Amino acid sequence: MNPSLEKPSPRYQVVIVGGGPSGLLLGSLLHGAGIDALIVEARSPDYVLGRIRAGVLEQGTVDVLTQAGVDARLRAEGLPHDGFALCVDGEVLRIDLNGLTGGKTVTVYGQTEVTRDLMDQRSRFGAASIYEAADVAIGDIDTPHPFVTFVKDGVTHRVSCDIVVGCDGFHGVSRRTVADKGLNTFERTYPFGWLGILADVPPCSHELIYVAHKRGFALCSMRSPHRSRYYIQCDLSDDVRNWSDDRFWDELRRRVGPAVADDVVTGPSIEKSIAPLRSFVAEPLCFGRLFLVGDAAHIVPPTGAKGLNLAVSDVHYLGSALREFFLERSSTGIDHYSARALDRIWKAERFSWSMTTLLHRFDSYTPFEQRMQRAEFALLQSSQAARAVMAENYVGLPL
Ligand code: RFL
Ligand code: PHB
Repeated sequence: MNPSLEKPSPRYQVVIVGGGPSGLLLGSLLHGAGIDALIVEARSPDYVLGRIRAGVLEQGTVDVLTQAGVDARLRAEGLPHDGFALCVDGEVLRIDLNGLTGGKTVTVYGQTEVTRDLMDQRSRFGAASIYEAADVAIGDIDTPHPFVTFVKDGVTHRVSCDIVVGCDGFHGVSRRTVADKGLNTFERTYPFGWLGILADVPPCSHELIYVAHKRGFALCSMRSPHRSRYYIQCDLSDDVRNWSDDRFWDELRRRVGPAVADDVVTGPSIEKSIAPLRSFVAEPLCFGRLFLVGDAAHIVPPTGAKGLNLAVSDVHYLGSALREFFLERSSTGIDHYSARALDRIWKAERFSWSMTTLLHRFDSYTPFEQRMQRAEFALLQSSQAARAVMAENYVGLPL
């Protein structure tokens, strides 16, 4: 950085690093409370919208999006789901989310659409966002006046604020900033990935189907009555270029079994990518005036559909803590943010790990561990209490 080029910028109460769903939603909640926040995002809006990720929203997530005033399209176009199917070695078990949780459901609505709704709202509000910011750095977090610097169009900017929030995902700068400040990390990587495909074809079922098969896991999901999202477990070293559409559809059909395979409508993919699976938690989530939120702080394997939902619960907790801080001059909320969020994060980590362990093929598993997988599924088949625990976690633990 050449300090002579540094350009003083207006001061903000909050600088949010990262303009994915966490950063945008926090920006929306703060705007609603009259707290001014700048979003600094490394990529372009189109790049952010091009990432095809989550699809399942918990009721609590829908409630927070409603509170933020971005629920109109979600309510019109989101698909309420009362249950999902588990298919293990050809045996199908329906998890009746509604019946097992006293009437709760989840909503299928793509992360891309949530992000688009939040971006549209932000531009309607005229709230400040910097896209394609390079060399983002965070400083003075141990003082009441931290700052964020970044380069935009060749000019270095320095923005002072009261609070910096790291919403910049797993590979962002925020967590790196505190790596040597007493950050503890807990991690499990899984020896496989998910190969995902998006296609404009009707889904094979009106509910999601999670499949455990000897060739590996598969998931039948959707975005709308005309757009399907499918995943298959693949080798970590695999490359999407090895997977023609035909090869993908053939492998999916083999894993879901003949009954479902007959209903799989194939078509050209409009997106195809491989994602590694990881469980990760950073502790604590607060370092002086820097707070970590969403994927910057934790990662879950996607099997439990929890990543975005967990990011939203962090935002909910931090949003109310920041309202207390700025509007009531109380630091009680921000002092408790880390412990409050981590309590829910660890439970979602447990659920995502247990769903992943139940449904994937682990080449290293001993016959004993394979029997444990089968016993886990047998327990779900025979015990309503076990199904209720799964349902309660899937629809989302209370905020
Ligand atoms: P994001 O979405 O990664 O956004 C972070 C943003 O920060 C920007 N950034 C920076 N900006 C400034 N300076 C820097 N140095 C920066 N470095 C990075 C990035 O460009 C980006 O725009 O994190 P956020 O907002 O915390 O959101 C988290 C969710 O995206 C994630 O948890 C979910 O997508 C996980 N997930 C799912 N979650 C669910 O709740 N339900 C699901 O059904 C579900 N399915 C999934 C998923 C994730 C998947 N993949 C690919 C990992 C399915 C898949 C396949
Ligand atoms: C998705 O539709 O992308 C999706 C659904 C459920 C999951 C993971 C991903 O558990």
